[in-house]
Amino acid sequence: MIFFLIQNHHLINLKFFFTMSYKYMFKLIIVGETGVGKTCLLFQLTAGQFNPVYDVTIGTEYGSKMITVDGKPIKLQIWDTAGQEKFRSITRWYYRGAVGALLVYDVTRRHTFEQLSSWLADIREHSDPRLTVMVVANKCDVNGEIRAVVSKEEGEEFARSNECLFMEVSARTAVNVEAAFATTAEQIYKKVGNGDFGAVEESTRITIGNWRENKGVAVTKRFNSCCG
Ligand SMILES: Nc1nc2c(ncn2[C@@H]2O[C@H](COP(=O)(O)OP(=O)(O)OP(=O)(O)O)[C@@H](O)[C@H]2O)c(=O)[nH]1
Ligand SMILES: [Mg+2]
Repeated sequence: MIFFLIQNHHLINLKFFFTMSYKYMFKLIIVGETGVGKTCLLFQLTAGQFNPVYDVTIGTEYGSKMITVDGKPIKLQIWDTAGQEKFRSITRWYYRGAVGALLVYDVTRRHTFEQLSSWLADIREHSDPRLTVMVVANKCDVNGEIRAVVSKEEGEEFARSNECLFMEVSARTAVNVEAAFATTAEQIYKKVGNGDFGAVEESTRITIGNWRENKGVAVTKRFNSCCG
């Protein structure tokens, strides 16, 4: 019995040990019109699966993912927000403390592209002004009867003129899904390195883990909260 408890205790500690060890934790948000594929992108990133059934998000959904940037473990804390207008006042609350955003449109619906400016203004107003924004052209797998109505060039031009990153992705085929999140994290990591967030220890935007270069892993201590 005691042995069993010790064993279990070890299991719990090991789980804590491995899940909590990171150099930094970044809060990211996924925003954009309803039906563009935000939840599918998060599900593809975290579960490696595509859900063809449309489940409208009510409020927000949460997911997390460990990635490696510059050889360092980085934890992404990701909030998938509802695209429907009626949830906007609730979802805005989750923008606070975000240092990165995936601004998603659906290449088969022009309306979702035309709304990007409004979403961008909203996130820049309600989150950190140093926010890194990745414009995500989702559903790039479509062809045949359903055609892409927004060209890649239009998406790139919007991103360039608004100082955002840009990537064409597909939550269905998984093309560029991980790359979109990783590239956003790399940009944030560079900003941290450049001191754009000030002294990270005093920042309320980035959570620092206790991962050490030489030792590899260590139990993480949370110094700063990045949640709203
Ligand atoms: N062909 C294709 N369909 C997709 C893709 N991503 C999502 N879809 C479909 O688009 C629909 C909406 O996807 P969701 O992820 O639920 O959309 P959402 O942006 O989270 O919508 P809200 O929660 O209402 O804001 C679903 O029927 C998905 O199956 C994609 O990459 N390719
Ligand atoms: Mg959703």
